[in-house]
Formats: sequence, C-alpha cells, structure tokens
Amino acid sequence: MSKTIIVSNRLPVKISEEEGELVYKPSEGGLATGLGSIYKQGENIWVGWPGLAITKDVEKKAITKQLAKENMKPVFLSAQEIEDFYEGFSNETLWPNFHYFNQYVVYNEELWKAYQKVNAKFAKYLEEVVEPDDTLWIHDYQLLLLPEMIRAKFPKLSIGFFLHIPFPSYESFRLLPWRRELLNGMLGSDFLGFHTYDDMRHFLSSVNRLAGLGNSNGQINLPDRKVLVDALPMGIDYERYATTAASPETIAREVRYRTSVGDQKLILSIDRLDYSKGIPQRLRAFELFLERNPQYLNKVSLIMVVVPSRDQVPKYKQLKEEVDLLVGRINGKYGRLNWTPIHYFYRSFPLHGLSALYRMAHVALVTPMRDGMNLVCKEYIASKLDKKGVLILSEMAGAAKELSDSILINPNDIEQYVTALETALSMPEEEQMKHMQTMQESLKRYNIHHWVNLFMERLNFVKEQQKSLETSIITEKLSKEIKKRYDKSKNRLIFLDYDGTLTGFHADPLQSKPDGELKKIMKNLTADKNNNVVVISGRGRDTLEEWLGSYDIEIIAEHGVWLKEKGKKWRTIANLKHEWKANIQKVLDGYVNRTPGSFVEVKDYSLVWHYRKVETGLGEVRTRELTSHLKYITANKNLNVLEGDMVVEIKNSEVNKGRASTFWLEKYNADFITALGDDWTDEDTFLAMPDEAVTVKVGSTTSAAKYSVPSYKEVRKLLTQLTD
Ligand code: GDG
Repeated sequence: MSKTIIVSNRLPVKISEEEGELVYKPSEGGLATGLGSIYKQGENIWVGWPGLAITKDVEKKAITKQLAKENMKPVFLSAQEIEDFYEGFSNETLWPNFHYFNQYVVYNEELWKAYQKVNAKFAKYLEEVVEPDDTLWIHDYQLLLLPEMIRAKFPKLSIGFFLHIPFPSYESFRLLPWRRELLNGMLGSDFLGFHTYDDMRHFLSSVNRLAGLGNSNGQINLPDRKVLVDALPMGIDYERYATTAASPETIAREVRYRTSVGDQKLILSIDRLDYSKGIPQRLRAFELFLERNPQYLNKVSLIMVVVPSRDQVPKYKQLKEEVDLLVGRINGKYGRLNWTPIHYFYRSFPLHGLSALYRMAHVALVTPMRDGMNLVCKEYIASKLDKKGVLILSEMAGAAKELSDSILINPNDIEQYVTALETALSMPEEEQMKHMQTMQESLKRYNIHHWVNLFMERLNFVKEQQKSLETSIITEKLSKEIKKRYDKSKNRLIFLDYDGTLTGFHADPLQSKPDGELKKIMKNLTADKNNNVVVISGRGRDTLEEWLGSYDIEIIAEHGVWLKEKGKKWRTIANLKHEWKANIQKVLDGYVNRTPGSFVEVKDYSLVWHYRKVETGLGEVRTRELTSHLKYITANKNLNVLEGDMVVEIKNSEVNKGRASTFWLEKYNADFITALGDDWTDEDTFLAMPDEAVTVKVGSTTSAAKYSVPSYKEVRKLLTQLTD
C-alpha cells in the first residue's frame, strides 16, 4: 500500500538527556499538530533530524527504536554537519537572503558543500524507505535540493514542497552563487506551496529568469512534467488555542500573572530571537511612545518574550546584546519602584503560560521586518475568547495578507508605530470586538487542517493532470513495434510538423532549410507509393513551397490557412476574412514601438507578435498587457488570440492544424496514421487523430500525444528506420 512521508529538517520531538537517560517530548508546534493527521496514520512516517548530535551506535539504535513507535524515522547528523549545513548554509546564507538581510549573508563554498551533502544524506535515507507509489511532502529551506535528488531516483513519485519562509524577489535570490542549483532542486517537486501570492510570484519570476520557463496560472511545463505552484497560507490549530485559553490551568496562571504585574494595560510581543523579527525597532518605538505619551507612564507595560535561538551564530549574539542594552536603557530611564515599563523574558513559556499572556494582552505587537507567515498573531486572535484586544501587525508578515482587520504598520516607520500604539490603546471595545470577530471567523475556516487537506488536494490535482498528459518515450522496442505496423500497412498517412520536429531551432529562421539528412529522409518517405506525406506547419506557404515543393508531398501552411494537395494549386479555406489585419497590426506596431527587440510577422491570414529577443520579464509583461488589450478588441470578431512559445498569434478562429488535418483524414482512408509535432499548435493535430494513430510529441513528455521523443534528432532516426 502506498504511504505518505513527511520530511523536514527537524522531527516533531524534543529529546533531552536527563540524568544519563534520554527523555522524549513531542514538540508542540502547529505544524506537528497539523501534520499529525497524516504521519500518525497507518504506514505513514515523518523523516528528519532528531535534534541531537549522536555519535554512539547504541544510542542511535535506541532512538530509532523509540521514535518508530511514533511513526518517526531519524536521519542522524554529526556536530560538524549541524554547524555547516544547519547553522551555516541554512541559517547564515539562505535565511538572511530569503528575508532580505543580504548584508548578513555568508558566501562560503564549504558551507554550500555541506548543504549539498546533507540534502544527499536525506535523499539516500529516503531511497531506502520510499516506494514508487508513495507521496512525499518536503518542508522548508533546509531541504531545497531534496526534491530533485529524489526525483532522479523515482521519476514518477508524488513530491510536494512547502516553503515556510518568504521566497525573495529575483533581485535578492540572484545574489546567491548557487541560485540555479537551488531552483532546480525545488523544481524536482510536482507541487510547490508558498505562504503568499508574493512569494509565489517571486519564485515564478526566478524560474522565468534563471530557467527561461514561463507559466500559465502557476503551472510550469518542464520537459518531463507539469509543475504546479500556488499560494497556500498556513493556518493554526484554532480549536487547540481556543480550548487552551478556556482551560482552568490557563486561567489560574492569568490570575497569578495579573497579581504580579498589577492593573496596567499590557502590550505583548513574542518572538524567537531573530533580526528578521524587528525587536530593536519595536523597543525604540515603545520608547518614543512613552516619551510622547506621559499619560501612559505607570499605566502600560510591554511584556516581551524572546525565545532563545541560534545564539551561537555571531549575528544573533550581537542582537541579543543590543536587545539587552535597549531594555536596560528604557527600564532605567522610565521605571519606577511600582512600575516596570518592559517585562523582558529571554526564555520560552509552557503552552498554558503563553495562552495566559495572550488572554491578558490588550495589544499584541507583531512587527517583524520580514516573516514568511507568523503564527503568533494568529494564536493571539484564537485565544481572545471575549474578542477584546487589538493586533498591531507588520505589513511584512505573510499573515498581513489575511488579517487586514488588524492595525497594519510598516515597521520601519517609527511615527506610524507610535500612532498605532496610541490608536490600539484607545480603541473602543465595540470596535475591538468587531475586528476580532472578522479575523476569528477567517482563522477558524482557514485552519491548519484546511491547509493540510488543501496541500494534498493540490498535489493530487497536478499528479492527475500529469497522468492524463503522460506520453511514453519511444524506446528501441517501441520503435520496432511501430515499424512492424508500418510495414504491414498499405495506405499510410504521415503528418509532419516542420520547425522543432524535422529540424532544430535557429536564431535566424532561414537557417532551418532542409539539410542533407532531412532531404534524404523526405526522398525515402515519398519514394514509397503507399505513403501520403503531409507537412503541417505554421510557416508561410512560399517558404514551404521553396524548401519542400520538389517532393511528392501535400502541405498545410500557416497552421491551416493554406492547403496544397498533390498536383493541385494552393487553396484556402472558403470565405476566410483578413480585413481585420490592418487594425490589429496598428495595435501591434504600437507595442513594437514600446518594446525593443519585438517584431510583427505578417502572414496571409494571421499576425504574430514575437518577443524572443525582448528583455526577460518585460516581454511577459507586455504580452499580458497585449493579450488583454487584444481580447477586448477582438471580442465577437471570430478571431483567436493564442499565446505560444515567445509569441502571441492572432488568427481566424476557424483556422487550426487540427481542423486542417481532418480534411486529409477523410480524404485517405489510411490504415496507418502518424502525426509528429513539437509545440502547442500541434496539440490540435494530436487531438484530431483517431485512437489508433501513432502520435508523437517532440521535446516534452506532457502532451495529448501518445508517445514522445526528446528532440528532432530522434524523429529523424525514427523516420529513417521506418523506410529502411
Ligand atoms: C517559520 C517562519 C512561519 C513562541 N514562543 C513560545 C512558543 N512559541 C511558538 C508560537 C508559534 C511558534 O513558536 C512561532 O511561529 P512563527 O510562525 O511565529 O515563527 P517561526 O518559528 O520562525 O516559523 C514563519 C512558520 O514557519 C510557519 O510556516 O509562520 O514565518 O519563520 O507557534 O506559539 N511556544 C511556547 N512557548 C513560547 O515561549 N510553548
């Protein structure tokens, strides 16, 4: 039976050594709870590092055995690997780059090697446990190379990937010397999920610029697969936070804490120690708020929980010192014997303690400089059973996209920060409750279970799509079978696309003239009187006539506008109109004026805007603008606007290769039919073919065709074999 495997850097367990014994505690994170519905079922497992550098084999065995009871499988990392792969490349290279702190990025080839090595270690481990029908869900920036590594061993495996931190704009990502390898690693997945639409479009833009691949609605066509990219904001276990907030233990803690701090209004902030969280900026804003609002002295306190993290990394050590100094300065300046402006905790709280703080806080200050999502703000909202409280949230947190009923601020704008605090502290309860209600409804609906289900649904969706478009690569054995059918038949119909199918692509289209090898193939194919060869191309009729007119063939030019039967003159589909061309051409010329490198190709019954040579990105932007413009002015005009490979084509809707090929299908009652083509226009031909036809897609394994070959070279080999 197939199983689902979750893979992340850390397993959802905390192992500690107490009096020489290993103690196991499940981790309380939202992800662990959400994915519990998956990895705890049946044969499913979670693979990851158990959180300790273990050297002794006996201990490894004991941990493996213990974790197996919870469906977890450990990948053991050495202390050196943790230092170089985790603290090094993951946290000193990727983390700052992805959070736009490029001045902190460490560029070090040794760390990169360690990152590759550990990803390979995960891949090797997985090879032992993965079955081809399994589903793999890989998490986060520590394992960006893993999807491609696993794909190499299991080409058909279902692989999903979710990035928990932001995906940066291309301008940041391009700074990494290993950007291509990282991107290719990720593209090993079938489905890639990001928290926000911005992360998704940044990723797609990098794919476009680095791999030259466009996308349509988040779908990228790779030669061997369709990959889906989508925004899927992660939710929290809403019920768990609401229930914890109502529990007697939480309420008892709240009473205790309240007795200690007195009856001031409380502002709460909770973060891991990290420069991306904007802790010093928050302290400076709070200081300015006190300075500007003396009426709040003695009446408002900030409870600041900073959870220790990565404090061996120099940048984090420095940050810790900066925070300590700021807190000391503010408390020293404003504190009274009976009032502490900032209650600062450099440690973590148990869940009920955290929940009591959420309950008590009049205001939550969640103001990261950059955050993938941020779950603290969502947990705060879920814990507000009486709906009283205000959330001040940074625009730079992924959560800001969903929580527009909070007070949104730019954390670099200290003035806005101070105003937000003033607004929050004076907001009438009725207004607080109205906003809280809206946010609670949304978080209840888009909770962690919804997120997990949606992720799996999207992954299955793209897998199904891949299957329906799957071709079989033509092997030696298969080509022999095709040859057998060919030899047996007496009346054959052979449709051949030209560019990309019989020849390769050239920067100068005139270079694609038939070479010696192709001439020989055409000669042999047409020499057999049982063959009816139809070249079916988008090119104009003059070129096709000039290059191929000497062979005993039939031709479809301009995607089906012009037809030429053996021994007859060129003719076109009756009543085809082309008066529309003059107006549309004016529009296209306007775009050429604004877009260096683009040009318009004029055909008898169609116009083509080419942007292959336009600056990457600009061409795509202009194309979007152009297609929406064209769709508007061509409405009700019986014209089609089609986006192709670096082209936009406008043509009569009656014209397509599929329709044109039907004419020949009816003309010859053939007992062997084959059609070969390489691009989207050939898909119409494939769809028009009867079931028994041998349809062959060149260059991709995703198509309506039955079979595929990697390039025109294999097409030539196949055709040569047939006539041998
Ligand atoms: C990454 C992304 C994204 C914090 N202090 C205590 C405590 N916590 C818990 C919170 C919350 C979690 O830790 C922190 O989650 P965040 O989302 O805020 O941040 P990261 O850990 O950096 O996570 C982030 C996330 O992945 C998910 O995709 O949102 O943007 O950076 O659950 O409650 N828990 C306890 N005591 C504490 O003192 N018990």
